[in-house]
Amino acid sequence: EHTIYLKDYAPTPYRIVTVELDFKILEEKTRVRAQLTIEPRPETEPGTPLVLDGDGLTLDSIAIDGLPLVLSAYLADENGLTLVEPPHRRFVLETEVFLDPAANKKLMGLYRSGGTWCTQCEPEGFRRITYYLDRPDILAPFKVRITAPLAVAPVLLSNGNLIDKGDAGDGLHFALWEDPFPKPSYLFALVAGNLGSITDSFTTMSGRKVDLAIYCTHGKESECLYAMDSLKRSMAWDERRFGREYDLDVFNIVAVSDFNFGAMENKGLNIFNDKLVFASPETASDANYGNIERVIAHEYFHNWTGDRITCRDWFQLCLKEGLTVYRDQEFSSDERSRPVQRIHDVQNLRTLQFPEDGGPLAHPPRPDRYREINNFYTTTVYEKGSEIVRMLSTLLGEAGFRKGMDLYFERHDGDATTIEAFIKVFEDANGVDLAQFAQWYLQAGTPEVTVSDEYDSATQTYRLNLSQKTKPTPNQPDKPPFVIPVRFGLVGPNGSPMGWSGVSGGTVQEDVIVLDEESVTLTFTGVANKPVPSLFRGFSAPVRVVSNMDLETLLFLARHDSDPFNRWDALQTAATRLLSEGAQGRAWTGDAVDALRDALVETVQDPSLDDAFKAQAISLPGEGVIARQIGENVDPDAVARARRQMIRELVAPVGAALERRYEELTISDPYSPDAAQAGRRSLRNGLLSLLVAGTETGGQLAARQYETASNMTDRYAAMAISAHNWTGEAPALLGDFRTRFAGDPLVFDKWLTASAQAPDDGVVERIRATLAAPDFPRTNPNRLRSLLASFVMSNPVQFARADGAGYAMVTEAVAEIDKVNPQVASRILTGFRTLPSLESARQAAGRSALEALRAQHKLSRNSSDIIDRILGN
Ligand code: B3K
Ligand code: ZN
Repeated sequence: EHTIYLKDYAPTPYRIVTVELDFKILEEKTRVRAQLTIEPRPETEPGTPLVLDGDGLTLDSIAIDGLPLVLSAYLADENGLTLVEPPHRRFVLETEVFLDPAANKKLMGLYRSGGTWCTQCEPEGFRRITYYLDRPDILAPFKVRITAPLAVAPVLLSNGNLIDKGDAGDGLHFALWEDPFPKPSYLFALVAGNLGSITDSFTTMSGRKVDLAIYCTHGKESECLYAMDSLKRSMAWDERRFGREYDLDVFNIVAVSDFNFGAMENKGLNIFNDKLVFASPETASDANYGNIERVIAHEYFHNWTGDRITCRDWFQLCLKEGLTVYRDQEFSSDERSRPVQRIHDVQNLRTLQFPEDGGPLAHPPRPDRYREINNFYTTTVYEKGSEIVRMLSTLLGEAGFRKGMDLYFERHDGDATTIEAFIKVFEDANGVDLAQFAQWYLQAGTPEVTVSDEYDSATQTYRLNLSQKTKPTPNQPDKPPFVIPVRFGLVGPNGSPMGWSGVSGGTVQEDVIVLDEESVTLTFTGVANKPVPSLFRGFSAPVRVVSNMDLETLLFLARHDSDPFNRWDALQTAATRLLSEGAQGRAWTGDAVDALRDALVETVQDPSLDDAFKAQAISLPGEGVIARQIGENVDPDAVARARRQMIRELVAPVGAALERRYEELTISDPYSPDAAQAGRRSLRNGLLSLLVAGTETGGQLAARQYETASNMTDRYAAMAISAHNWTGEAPALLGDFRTRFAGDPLVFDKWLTASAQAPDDGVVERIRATLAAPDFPRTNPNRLRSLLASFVMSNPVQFARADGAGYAMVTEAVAEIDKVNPQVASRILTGFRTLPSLESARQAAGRSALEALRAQHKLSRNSSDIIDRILGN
């Protein structure tokens, strides 16, 4: 099938100068009239055809400069519209099409969610609305007129500022929106519906007042307040931290229930999956609140990194996404606790991105080819993309990084640009050469850094060797060395930082070693005692570290490192090592467990650490992280068994003390989503999780918490922990939760998730039954993902069952989903990416399930691309 290559990029022969759209929205159908002012580029030969994209459109009428076209002048088919010989001057192309938004279940283009008409255009949805040069390097100002029945759609929104509105007769009304900022079509948006709203305003740093509004289903207004608060804080933060001011008179957000992903940064009119807007203490968890804050910020930050400066082509996706994730992570760090946020982000990277980068779906953050661009909105483009930006900031220092960003905004405002241009601003602003650094964007794979060291007390010399190696990834057999910033410190025998008088053998900039060759050996002189190296502080590079540091030394760092991230990481490394050995039949010693327990207990008792950090410290590495450490021939049952066993042994002698601590952490104040309260709840629920997995009575403790909970965080945690450990109480709690919140779809998602992640042998049948229920909303992405993506991503024991029943259930479901919504289907299929790391029987069962799916169904390009890559062809 057709592959698109970056090397084939070429500008279009024609450009679009202005866009006027006229939507007439009626219950049965929607008419779209487009007036595009188009001109050939100076270098374009007369007679060059103009090829406009179109997807599933039927042309109703066509004219140039007001004159209808004869049939021989154009060609319209399912892939677009070609003008055979357009005028060799500026002209106005007018087309008219009719759409059926209610029938659009792919949720790309104009569709209906509930009663609301809404759009999703990124990356290639605009071509499902009108014929266009639907690519991000075509920028134009838009004027949009919407006419619709007043009774069903009193709210009419599009990008930019509202310039007119009024009555249109026959029960219709209209609104006219103008977006003065030239934008690519993927940022177009329209909403028409009967919606409630909350409003507020923000005064920018230059004193302009911006009207803010969040639109939602009637009755949900009060659940939008936290999102509004997050928006205002985001606007203020972007001014403070990056000097970025908002540019239009209005900023609107609309929450819809049917949405393919989280949210969309359309200029001045963000459209959100409602799960990332609605929050109340009874129905949303602390984690939901945190996500709302993060995604509201992310989409707002896109206004500068994405909208004002966009991508030249979709290969450059990481230009806007990696950078904007970096910005939202920084925002969350500044608003909450920086170390806690960092640990959270790294956990996420290790759980999701590392498996992608180490498996058949690995691709560079800036890919050089794709068959289906929708399959490249990945954790590599987003989260590894953010890590690359973070490394730039580490290497250049905060001031140097800011200079580069300032130059980026100054030089590229209004551009559709590239990763190369992004790198260049940092080079120019700082007078450095980043050519080798840029490999991070071009090469896939997680580098492995091997550490060894030796100390010579006679000469007080310490040698530290670091070497890097990156395994081959699809289409990239050999990897040049990366530029790896290693933020570090030396820790002395009493736990305090140690200095040195000189260092040679490599590049060291303050507390950062720059590892840019395959191997470097640094020699530190004037080192009074044998130090313990604390490397990759703050997770300064997205690498895997291989070291033979013994357990005792790791736990020493866990107690003494001045870097909180590395304290956490030392505990994780110690636990991961024991667990992966245990899962491979090499039992750990009682001494090892005792030592790990002591370190954990000490962490929980340390008055200098905050609760959220402690919660992260006591949460043992997940099954996926352990599997990754094992690497190949993984038996998920053995991994789960080892993890359960470890928790039992850790908890046994301290169960009573942990339970006391759990009780002490009870909160009597009214619920607040703030970091302090949320941190306390997460520590308490972390302890509950240990008690449920590790003691006989934990199940009852969880059941009691479930019954008495006064907020969703505690109630959901109690249910999910019970389900995950499949306690005697779990079925009853799941049953109660389902009926208690019947009628709230977002809470139903929580039930679907907890139920799908439970490792009991009944789960496959339970999912089948849920899917088969006549009232299951099988076209809604949130429901489908909560049920199936949760299962494939977080239930390794049952998904990878040796009898193949887990795989079969998923592929059968995907065959149906793919016919309706290919994006949701292919996202679920990515769960098969861990196949190559499994033991052979499970691997074979998984492969044959995918082969059968491919052979028996005519799949979408989205799904076949994923299957082909996982199967290696
Ligand atoms: N830019 C959108 C994602 C679009 C996904 C298209 N498959 C949201 C975001 O990253 O902010
Ligand atoms: Zn984004």
